Amino acid sequence: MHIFILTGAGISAESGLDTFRNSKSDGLWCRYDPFELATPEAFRINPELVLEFTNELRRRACAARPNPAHLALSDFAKSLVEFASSCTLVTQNVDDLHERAGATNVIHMHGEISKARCTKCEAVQPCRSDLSTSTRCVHCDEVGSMRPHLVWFGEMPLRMDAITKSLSESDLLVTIGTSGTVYPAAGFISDAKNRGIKTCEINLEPAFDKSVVDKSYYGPASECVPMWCRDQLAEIRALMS
Ligand code: BV8
Repeated sequence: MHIFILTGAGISAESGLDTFRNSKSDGLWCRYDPFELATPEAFRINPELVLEFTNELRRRACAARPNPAHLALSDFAKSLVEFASSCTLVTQNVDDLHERAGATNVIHMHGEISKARCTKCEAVQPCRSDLSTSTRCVHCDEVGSMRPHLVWFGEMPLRMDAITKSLSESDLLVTIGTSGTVYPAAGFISDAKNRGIKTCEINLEPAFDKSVVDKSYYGPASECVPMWCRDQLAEIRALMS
């Protein structure tokens, strides 16, 4: 059995990281205009503003700790091996909490806040401190060419070929902590449904139309994800016996 798991900002909410949108309207994009902070145009017009915004995101992500949802997913992936099963973990999140919980081969389709990219030579390098317009590229020595290795609105998400291939080979798609607002990620669940792939939504509240959701767990990720992992392993174990 192959399981495609898509996570969003909601899985990191209980680690203290802001979500972008939620019913309480206190997410990041309710306080800031994403088109002033998360587009190539915004970076071209006002790099200092964008760099300061992403520097704050980086500081918070570095200070956060994985929560029980991240840890449960990491253990779940390791447990699948004994049942000749596997999973692909795709995240829209730019933090590294999945990795710090022990997950491997995580696909960050919207980039990673712990990396920076040179707009001159395109080299990607680790980045754990603030970027500024006077940061020098360690590869080509250019000054002022460094940007966060994030996918902004209007930019192509990363590793779409690998994502599409994995989704097409999956028996189950699970979304965790995503509002289903940002495409192409938001379209994965309906793609799966159209392919006859089973779907499960784990979120604080329903984000997708119930016509595309076969099973759901609504509540905090730190409670619902461990519960789903236990239920899913029990289901696989029963299928194998
Ligand atoms: C692109 C930057 C071309 C990094 C972000 C149709 C097809 C293709 C594109 C489009 C389309 N329609 C519109 C578009 C354009 C656009 C788009 O989708 N716009 C939206 C606003 C309509 N998409 C793009 O520009 C993308 N690029 O399309 O390229 C292309 C075309 C075809 C095919 C391929 C490519 C680029 C999108 C990436 C933009 N970058 N961020 C950063 O700063 O992080 S987007 C931003 O939103 C974040 O990355 C975030 O991850 C992402 C999605 O948000 P969620 O993760 O879902 O987070 P959100 O806050 O919204 O929801 C959290 C949920 O958790 C809520 O439901 C909440 O209830 C729940 N929750 C809260 N607490 C908890 C919880 N759940 C459980 N437990 C809790 N405790």
